[in-house]
Amino acid sequence: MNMRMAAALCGAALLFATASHSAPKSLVKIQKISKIQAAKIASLGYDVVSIKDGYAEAVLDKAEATALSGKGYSLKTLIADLDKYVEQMKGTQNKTDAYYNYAKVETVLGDWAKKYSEICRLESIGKSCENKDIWALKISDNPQKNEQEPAVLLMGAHHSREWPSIEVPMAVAEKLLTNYSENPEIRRLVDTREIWIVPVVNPDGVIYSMEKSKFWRKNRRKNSDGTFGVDLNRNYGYQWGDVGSSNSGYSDTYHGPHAFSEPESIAIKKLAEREKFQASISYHTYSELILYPFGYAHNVNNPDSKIFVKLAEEMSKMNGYRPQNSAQLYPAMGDLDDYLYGSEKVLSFTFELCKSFIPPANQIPSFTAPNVEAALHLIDKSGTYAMAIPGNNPGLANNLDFDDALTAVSDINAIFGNERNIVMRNEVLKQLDVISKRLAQLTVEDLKHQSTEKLDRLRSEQTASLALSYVRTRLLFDEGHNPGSYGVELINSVKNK
Ligand code: 0X9
Ligand code: CA
Ligand code: ZN
Repeated sequence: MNMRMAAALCGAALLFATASHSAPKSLVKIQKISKIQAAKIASLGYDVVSIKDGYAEAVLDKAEATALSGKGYSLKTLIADLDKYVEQMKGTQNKTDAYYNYAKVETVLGDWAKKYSEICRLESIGKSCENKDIWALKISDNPQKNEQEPAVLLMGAHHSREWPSIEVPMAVAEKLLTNYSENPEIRRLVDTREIWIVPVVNPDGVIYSMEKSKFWRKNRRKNSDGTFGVDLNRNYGYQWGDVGSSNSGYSDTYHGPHAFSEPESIAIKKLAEREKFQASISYHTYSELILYPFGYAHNVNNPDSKIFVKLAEEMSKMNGYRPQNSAQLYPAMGDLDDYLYGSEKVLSFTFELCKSFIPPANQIPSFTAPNVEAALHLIDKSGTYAMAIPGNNPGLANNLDFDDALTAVSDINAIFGNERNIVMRNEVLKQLDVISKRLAQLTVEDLKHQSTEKLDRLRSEQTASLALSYVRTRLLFDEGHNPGSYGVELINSVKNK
């Protein structure tokens, strides 16, 4: 530990010793500061929730606010008592407009699992600190089988007070299930993908926030120092540490005693290790951002950043949110996305939904609809862009259907066609080679069944030339060993091309 960290910890310890545990927190505007200053405040472990041009917003208790004003920052209170704010937002609900709570999520998921049993199944992937099930709904054709299809994970409520984060994954599930029979595009996604929805990663925190009207972020772990809660989005085990993350159980960004100390983060880890996802979104509020890794420090090389940026830009067209690297918002160690990408090579995104933590309930449809579109886009592209990542799931490219494989070569070419970095280019070429062989294999099978449909499609897709050359080699080889197996016309047409 260096001197600066020691000094900061010392200051923090003093600060926490003076603060009362039940003191209400406020939403405070830190005025006239640069983005860099704001990120620095966040990296000290203060709960900075939004960074804008020239100012930031943070959740602070009295002691924290006093400490910041003492350092010369100009503060303005936006919401004095955030517990009361939660109470107020709770009051915006009625029969038609209401947020999901944990019990409702549990019932609705159970109902869906029965009603749509052909295309989904419900699984408890673990128990929370207070022994509540962490539910995961898998949506796919043949949901009982692991079919080696591109897989996507959507999660809500790592942070309990961010209620809209439950709405979006539930809305995506509902859209997929209820549109399957009449919408061919939805049917294609469900049939060719495995979509996992974990709407409430942190059941105890959500129940506490909603039932007690508490502005509560963490889980409900009883810490050894008598405080409550670990910040689940600081507890993951890739670059777990102290930046943007606190050692103190009192803090809202407490990272826990060690990485993966919490049953909730362990449940996600186990699911990720088992299912080998290609892409993910973790929903939070607020700021209308699309964040991508790495987030633990500034300027960490992300070899797949071109794919992240392209996908983020495409999703941004659907929901109007701003794409940004996580660390550029503020560096924070131990978050979910760094783990999913760093350890499991998942195209992991965090969406900061909405313009406030909990918008009035009548706004729910207006933020779910565009975000369902963005999620569907990610689900689609998980089968193409993710195939460019070496080591994500090597077996998967061999198992793509023809449509995905054909789109994958053209999508990957669109991103990496001009790649100058030789190492990168070689890696991408290796992946393209695997996919092209897959395309050739499916095309030859098609030809054996006297159909030239796939061959015609390869011929009309520029980026499929490698696949086409594999088809040609194979046909000429077969013809040499077994003359007449494909017909003179076809053989002549591939000879001449
Ligand atoms: O700080 C968080 O955990 C997320 N924001 S929130 O206001 N919902 O708490 C953002 C995490 C983004 N990741 C990094 N900056 N590393
Ligand atoms: Ca399936
Ligand atoms: Zn959050």
